[in-house]
Amino acid sequence: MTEKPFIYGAPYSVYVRIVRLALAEKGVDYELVPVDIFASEGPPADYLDLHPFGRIPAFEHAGFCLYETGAITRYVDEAFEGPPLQPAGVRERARCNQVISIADNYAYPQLVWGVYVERISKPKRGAVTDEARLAAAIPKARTCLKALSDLMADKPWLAGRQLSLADLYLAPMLDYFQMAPEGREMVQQYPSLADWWARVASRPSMTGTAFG
Ligand SMILES: N[C@@H](CCC(=O)N[C@@H](CS)C(=O)NCC(=O)O)C(=O)O
Repeated sequence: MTEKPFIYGAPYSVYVRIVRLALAEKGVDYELVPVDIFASEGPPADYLDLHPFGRIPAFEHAGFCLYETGAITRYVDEAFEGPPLQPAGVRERARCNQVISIADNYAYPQLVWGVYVERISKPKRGAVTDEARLAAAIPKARTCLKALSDLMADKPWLAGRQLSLADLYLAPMLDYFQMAPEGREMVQQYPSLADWWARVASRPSMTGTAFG
């Protein structure tokens, strides 16, 4: 399919970045249409036609509209040429989906909202850190890192021998998390994750979408 896809969203968004990473790893050119979901006046009213839940990203390819990052990235993987981003083996594929679920349900709220937003993002915009929320997020973040490190064991990538959507989900979350000193320190306590981070962070898909 040769038509260029559109991503609606903003470069600061973890989920927008995941879709951009998937497209970059597939070698697909795309257009990022700016939508600031946190703008004080809210997103443009007609954005809800693309995403009725008012989140970013939304995605469009050759007249086909889609929202929810899990659906978008699997579509990107299956609709375009390029290296597969979902493992072929049944167990590795299950592991990939498990890591994505951990990222959505546990890592994103704790690593990004609990630690990064409280420690870095709020003070940057003059807001006050909720120390109780930050303190509560730290042990939950540790649970995430330990679980991911255990699942990865001695494999180079989170779902096995090849880079997959699991890595592309976790990487933007770990990037924000490590902007906080607590996050950087914690990652270093899990050597396999620290090595994984060094591998993933140096990929052109990551350096080309860096934010913050
Ligand atoms: N389940 C959605 C989550 C997307 C999401 O939460 N995006 C954030 C930005 S990273 C957002 O739009 N937040 C706006 C809000 O919470 O109001 C997906 O998988 O795409």
